[in-house]
Amino acid sequence: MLTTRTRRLTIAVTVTAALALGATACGGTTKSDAQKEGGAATAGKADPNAAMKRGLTVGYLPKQVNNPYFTSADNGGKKVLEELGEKYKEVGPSSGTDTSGQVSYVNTLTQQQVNAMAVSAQDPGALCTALKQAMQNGIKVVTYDSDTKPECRNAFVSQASAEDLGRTQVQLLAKQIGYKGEIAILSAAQTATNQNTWIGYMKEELKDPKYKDVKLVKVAYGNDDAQQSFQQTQGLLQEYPNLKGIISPTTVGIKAAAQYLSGSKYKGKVKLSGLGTPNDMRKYVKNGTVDAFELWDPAKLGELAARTAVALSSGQISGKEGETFKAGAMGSYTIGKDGVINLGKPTVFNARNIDQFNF
Ligand code: RAM
Repeated sequence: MLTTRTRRLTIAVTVTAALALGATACGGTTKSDAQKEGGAATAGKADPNAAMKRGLTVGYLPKQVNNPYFTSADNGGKKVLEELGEKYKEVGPSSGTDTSGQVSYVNTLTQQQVNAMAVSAQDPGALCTALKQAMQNGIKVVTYDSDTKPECRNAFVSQASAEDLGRTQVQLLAKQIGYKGEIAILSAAQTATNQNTWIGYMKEELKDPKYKDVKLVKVAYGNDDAQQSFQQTQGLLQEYPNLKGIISPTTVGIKAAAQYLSGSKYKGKVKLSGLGTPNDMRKYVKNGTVDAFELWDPAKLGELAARTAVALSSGQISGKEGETFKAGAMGSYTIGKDGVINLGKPTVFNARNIDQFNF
């Protein structure tokens, strides 16, 4: 049964939707930028010298609120927003496969009339109608970590070049298995834009003749759930007894796989690499389960998403390729093709350097 509060919210969202649709209809032939297919939705004309607005509210909607990676990322956003005199809020589902939950949270943020939202999408298309509606209501939309289709947001703050991330994960693992043997991928959700993009580049990398003796036998999905990822790892080893290595491009997956391997006869024999946080992975590097893996600083990713949201809301950028903006202490960033902004290069962690990192 709907509570009065939920009902009121539902009505408010419906009204917002009707208003947005009305605005579109009245717009006649001038289709809003947010609706055009193809590149990023650009928001008006940018003035790089426009003053930074204060008192803006930026809502964060991560893939999953109870994932430590997103706690670090979103706290990075919170910290800088508070320093800049803006307001921060966070909403989001606790499951990494709850796309309808994410849609409801977009609608909630729209109804609350935030100035901007930073979204890590569980699916490239599922949130689009809701996000376009938010943009039609004047809300700036930044995706971070995991993108939507470009026309459903103003800009995407990417953790690093997706191609580099895909290729380097294969390079790291292939070296560890001596460029020979069966490998598998343990991913997050089957629909996750970021993991699927990286996996595409992993497959490209594997076409290089130097990997002629490396065979990708399966892509499994642990849905960014610790227990499912643990079970999927166990399943992979049962199904492929000759497996030599696993790439897990998710902090939840790699941690669960390391936990499984470290308590099994495969410890140190079946290699594991991918994307993990140093704090999660330290003990598995020290006990010989894992040699090397990589990641960017999630707090910096959250900070750059905040700075991008503020620059968009202040009219300093519109999301067009070639626009440059100052991201405070982080330096200057230029918007690339399709409204993508790259944070930088990831760091490779191993026994030699892992103790220098605390996230
Ligand atoms: C998980 C999430 C996130 C991804 C990291 C590496 O926490 O799937 O989207 O970027 O791993």
